[in-house]
Order: sequence, then C-alpha cells, then structure tokens
Amino acid sequence: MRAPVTAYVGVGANLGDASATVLQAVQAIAELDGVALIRQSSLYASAPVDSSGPDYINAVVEVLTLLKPLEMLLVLQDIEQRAGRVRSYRNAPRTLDLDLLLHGDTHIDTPTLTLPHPRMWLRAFVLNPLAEIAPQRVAARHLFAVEGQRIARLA
Ligand code: PH2
Ligand code: MG
Ligand code: MG
Repeated sequence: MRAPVTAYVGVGANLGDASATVLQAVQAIAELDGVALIRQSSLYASAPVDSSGPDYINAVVEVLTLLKPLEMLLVLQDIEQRAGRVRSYRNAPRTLDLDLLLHGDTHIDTPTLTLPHPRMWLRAFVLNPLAEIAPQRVAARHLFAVEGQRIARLA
C-alpha cells in the first residue's frame, strides 16, 4: 500500500469564463481516483505575469494523493485537455493551467517535471492563495518579495 502524500496544485485561467473553469477544475481534481481534496483557496484575480491577455483567475488546492508526482502530472494534464487547453507557446493565455507546486517533500528536476515548482516563490498568484490554505508552507520573506504584484482576493 502506498502512503498518501500532501500535494498542492495551482489552478489558473485567463480565457473564456475563467472563474467557472477554475471551479470546474477544482471539482475535477476532487473526483480523481486516488486523490482527496483537503482544502481550496479563495479565487484571486491577478495581472498576467510574463503573459498577456485578460487578468487571470487563480486558486490553489491542497490534496491528499496516492499518485506519484509524474502520475499526478498526467492526470492534471488530462483535466487541462478536457477543458480545451491548447499548448501554443510558453506562457500563452490559456483556458486552464494546472501546476503541481509541491508533492510531499519530493525534490526532482527532470525535463517534464521540476518539484518544488521552480517559479512558485516569485509569483503572488501562487503564494497568496497558498498562504491562505497552508501558511506554514510560505515564508514571510517570500510573500514580502511579491508584494508589488497586482492581485485581489475575490469574495
Ligand atoms: N500563469 C502563467 C504565466 N503568468 N500570470 C498570472 N497572473 N496567473 C497565472 O496563472 C499565470 C501567469 C504560466 O502558467
Ligand atoms: Mg503555470
Ligand atoms: Mg502549467
């Protein structure tokens, strides 16, 4: 038997009805075999970072998962595909982006997956929702470093 591991997934969208897409994605994550949804952050509206188009809607979820990191990546990519994600170019506007941020204490660096997510500490749209649901995982200095990025928690 595999032991369940706590993992965090970043959810983002900035095309179409982004809020509805993010909420549907959270639901799809909750319904995955071997994955239990533990917490979900509020939705946040954030200015595109190294990207273009309308503001993003972002959220972070905490799950307990029996899946290994690469298995998680595949099921998350499957949810992206089902939401109509088209992979055109890096950081292109997208209907749905699901990023595996943390998977237990896993540290890996491969062409397909790097954990922890290599840019998560630079992004308010990840750190603010993560700090809402898992404050112990976000150092104050990291939050401080992204204070200049425009982001608003939605009601
Ligand atoms: N995702 C990106 C690039 N830029 N900016 C915001 N505000 N939110 C995102 O989710 C986002 C981004 C690449 O995945
Ligand atoms: Mg991303
Ligand atoms: Mg991604």
